[in-house]
Amino acid sequence: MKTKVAIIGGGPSGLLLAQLLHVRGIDSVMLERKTKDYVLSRIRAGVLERGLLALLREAGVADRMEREGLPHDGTLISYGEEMFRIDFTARTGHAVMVYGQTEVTRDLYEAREKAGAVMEFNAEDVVVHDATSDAPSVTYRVAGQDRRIDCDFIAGCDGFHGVSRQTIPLDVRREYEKVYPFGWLGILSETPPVSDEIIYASSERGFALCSMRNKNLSRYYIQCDLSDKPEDWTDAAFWEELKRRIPAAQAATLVTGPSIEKSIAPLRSFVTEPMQWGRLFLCGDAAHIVPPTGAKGLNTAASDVHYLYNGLRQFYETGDRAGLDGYSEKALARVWKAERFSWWFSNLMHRYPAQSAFDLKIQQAEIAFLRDNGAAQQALAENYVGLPY
Ligand code: RFL
Ligand code: PHB
Repeated sequence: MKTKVAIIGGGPSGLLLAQLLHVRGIDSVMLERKTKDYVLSRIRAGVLERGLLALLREAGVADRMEREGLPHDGTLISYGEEMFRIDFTARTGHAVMVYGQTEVTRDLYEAREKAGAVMEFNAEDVVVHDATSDAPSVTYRVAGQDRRIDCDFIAGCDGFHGVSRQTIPLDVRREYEKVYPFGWLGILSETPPVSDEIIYASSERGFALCSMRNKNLSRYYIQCDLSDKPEDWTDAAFWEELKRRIPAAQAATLVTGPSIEKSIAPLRSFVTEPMQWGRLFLCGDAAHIVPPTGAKGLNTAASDVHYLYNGLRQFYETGDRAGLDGYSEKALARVWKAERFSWWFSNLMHRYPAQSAFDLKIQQAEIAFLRDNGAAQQALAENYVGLPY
């Protein structure tokens, strides 16, 4: 098979890139290790920045999001019994949209299918060849058959456990990592959200997050031990623990119900540099991971897609390689700012196993400073709604 861009990975990064390229008449082939249903069964991000909204509009896949998404122009931060609000719109002039990653992915798959896209599922043993030559290719196997794609460029959109990043030789690649000593236990339940706005809760018992997908679908998380397993937590134990971590007034109105999904995610900060090697470009979780506290994972993947898409478009429309050559530098400049924000917000809100009494006092002082200081609220709001591309 021959195509302009071979895209490894059928998550949100790969799909969005493929659809944007399609709108500009640039063909691609997408390879996904799992099935479409498997990809759509993963419950992940819920908050979309304006930059991602603009890309979804440009890709022609924003209709359902505009109809069903919930615009949020602020968020709530609680610590113990106290709670305050950060007004995004007043501080930055922008809001965010609550609309699940699952729905974004579903809309993208629908558009790709309508466009007659070439997508290969259950693709095994994907290997990148000759990335530093002018004739790169990708080989893989589907249903026991060996296949090959010859292409101009390869987009590595295959997530943290993918093969693309590993293709870059160790003497070229540098990795930066921080692993946090806790995880997030998340549940999805068909209950009305406890609040119209997302609550980030810091408590003596650890962090909790009250989020949502729609008016009758709630997403809640609690900080848990890394050794915990989802099956260790009954629904009743989860709700009990959540209630103890949010203010009593919210706990009293929390509607509980059976969980329809329950999973644990470890928290990690990770960046690989550079994000390109020859004609191979890394996008999204293939190149970087953030702890979910600032809702930056999917949004940072989207900003990578923006830079790569524009670089490819410039190349195919004018022959100019400047956008492609500058991809890694541009993408990483924004990635590191999202990394810093996610790290800062995680540190601010979680309990650490080895936290001293002094550390705790500093954390409390910083939350009080955020509550009382307009400039601090503005800094949080600017990062949360998304730094400009
Ligand atoms: P994805 O979504 O991981 O998609 C990569 C795709 O590549 C496929 N793949 C391969 N395909 C072919 N060949 C191979 N060798 C392959 N290896 C892998 C995989 O099957 C997969 O379909 O990466 P992408 O597209 O870059 O999208 C990034 C986002 O998914 C991610 O940043 C966020 O979901 C992160 N994240 C969250 N972000 C938020 O902003 N808020 C959240 O609440 C939030 N929760 C989460 C998350 C990530 C999680 N992970 C990764 C475990 C919760 C979890 C559990
Ligand atoms: C979610 O709704 O899943 C969500 C919201 C905000 C975050 C992380 C996850 O910071």
